[in-house]
Amino acid sequence: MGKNLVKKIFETHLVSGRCAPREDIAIAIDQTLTQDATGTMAYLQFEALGIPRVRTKFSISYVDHNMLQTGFENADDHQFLQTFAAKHGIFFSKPGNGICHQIHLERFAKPGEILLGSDSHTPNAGAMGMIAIGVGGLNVALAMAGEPYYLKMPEIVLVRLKGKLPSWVASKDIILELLRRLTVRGGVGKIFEFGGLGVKTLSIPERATIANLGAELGATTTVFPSDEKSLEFLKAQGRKKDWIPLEPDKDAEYDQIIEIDLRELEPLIAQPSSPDKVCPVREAAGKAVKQVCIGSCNNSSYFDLMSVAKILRGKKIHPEVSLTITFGSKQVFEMIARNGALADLVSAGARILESACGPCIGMGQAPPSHAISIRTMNRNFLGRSGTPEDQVYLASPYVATACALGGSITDPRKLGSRPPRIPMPPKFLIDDSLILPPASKSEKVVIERGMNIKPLPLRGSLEDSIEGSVILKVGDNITTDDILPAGARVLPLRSNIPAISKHLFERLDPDFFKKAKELGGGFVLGGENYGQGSSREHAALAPMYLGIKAILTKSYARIHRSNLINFGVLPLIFRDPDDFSKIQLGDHLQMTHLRSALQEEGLLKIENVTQKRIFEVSHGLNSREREILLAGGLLNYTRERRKS
Ligand code: MIC
Ligand code: SF4
Repeated sequence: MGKNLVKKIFETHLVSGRCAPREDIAIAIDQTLTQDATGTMAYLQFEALGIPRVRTKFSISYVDHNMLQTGFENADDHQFLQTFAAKHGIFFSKPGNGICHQIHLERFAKPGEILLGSDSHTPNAGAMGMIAIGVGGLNVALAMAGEPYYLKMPEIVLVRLKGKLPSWVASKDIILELLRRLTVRGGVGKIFEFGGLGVKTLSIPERATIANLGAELGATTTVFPSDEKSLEFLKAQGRKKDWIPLEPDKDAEYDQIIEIDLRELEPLIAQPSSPDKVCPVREAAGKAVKQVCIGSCNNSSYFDLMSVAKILRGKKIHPEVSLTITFGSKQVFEMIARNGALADLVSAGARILESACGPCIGMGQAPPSHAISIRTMNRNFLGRSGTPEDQVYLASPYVATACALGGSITDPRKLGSRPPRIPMPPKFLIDDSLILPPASKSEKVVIERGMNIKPLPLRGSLEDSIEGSVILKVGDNITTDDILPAGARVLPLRSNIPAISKHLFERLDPDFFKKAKELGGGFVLGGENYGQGSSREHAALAPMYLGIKAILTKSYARIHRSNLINFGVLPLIFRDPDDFSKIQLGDHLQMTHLRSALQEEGLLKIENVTQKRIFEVSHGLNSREREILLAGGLLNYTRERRKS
């Protein structure tokens, strides 16, 4: 049997293991990316490893999340990141250059290579035929130090696309359809490889929208073949030399096959407050809309925004709607400014924001309470927009523009027989002047550490017995935005764990911090898919800092589970899911002989001292993960290994 695309790339990067489903493997990493909100911690961790220059082929530090600069914190972090990058062999993309994933696709994504990024939407680069995986900052730090990345070989799912999208149906609708079918848990432990003749009809930015939103399925990543569309895009980016053809073998094997007939799709929309609550736009049509935000790493390409500008040309947005536009990169912004389409957007009444994450992560543009906000973004978790009682819907730029004009949820097919055609420019506007290469004489660079950069907290090795109260009990699909929110108030504290810890779980229990401090930590109970969403390791670091020793759930999202292990917090799973309902908030739990129990394969026992009963949990850890936890986290583990 032939090889699929994923296997082809993995096999050329394999450091240990066998590329068979659920086998533990290690792969070599070619490229890394960080963004500012996860980057400061990642670089402090890299520094703790004591390696002078990165050992990857290419590493880059983007600044796109923390851009409001309402106080000194963001600006201080930017200075730290810039000087750190210069000293350690890392490229630095200055604020104003745009959103990490959009820029990476334009300028650096390479077919056949492997990218690790400290942001969950790193798979965006999978549109270019590369394996791009979102991980915690510490994993990126280790990759920069030349270490391989360890993972359980995911199952490979072929998504076979047939036919061509109908008018006004966008590539966003393909991935929304997949979310509708599979839900936000449907991709855990899987890589989605797109194939079939339908793929050939999709441009690179259209593929990127799909690969990006694949993160919302919980997937490890999403990948597309490298074909004539990739060549065309790379040529227009002046990067023809980066192209290689990459296709699966004709008789390639897959663990699962899903078919989507593009001709059968219609405009879709994800309703509040989960990306998988998908329905046809026509079913939600008519509801009044107060805000429309177009942008984010999901839909802010030249093609997306030119489509919006062409639809809006000569028209005015509805008087009740506030429309914001965010360009994904300086390249997109400048091209649209120079070709005059910016004037069409401004004239239609759009509010133009700088090229950054912005509204997507609640950095400004919080919508009115209970009012509907239509966004072309990838997450609509409750409160993420900055408004606790928000009503955020996710849809394509076509749908968003139709809503901005109509003032209510509107099917874009009402706008005419076909959407504007946006041809691929033979050459994009290439100006990398906001990407600073590292210094050639690193000894001369002094790293600037502002007051917001606090040392990285670490814990000692794992205790042999742990006990404490259950201080929080939550349900299914808890997101990292629930665990540790982002937004204008909290995001600037990402380099300061003592300060950010005060916000841990605040949306779910405003007294959580006080309780954790008084009790010196304890246990947290969760349901299925605990920790879905972002890669922010702060959602594991802050619990560790407050003395949370273990989380007990029914299942975990991939990146968060790995972050918990990285920082020495036990990610345990109920053997019997019914135990979840039996345990009460405030119950005192105790685990003894933990170190020896963890070294063995089987189940762990926990005593519920309050209820005088014992229940079992599994740890599902492989031997390396067990060693990491025993050492008190990945940094301790790596340092010990490097010493010996
Ligand atoms: C997000 O979209 O939630 C973020 C903000 O980009 C995060 C990273 C972070 O929390 O810094 C992500 O997706 O990983
Ligand atoms: Fe930024 Fe939003 Fe993309 Fe996250 S999902 S990287 S916050 S634009």
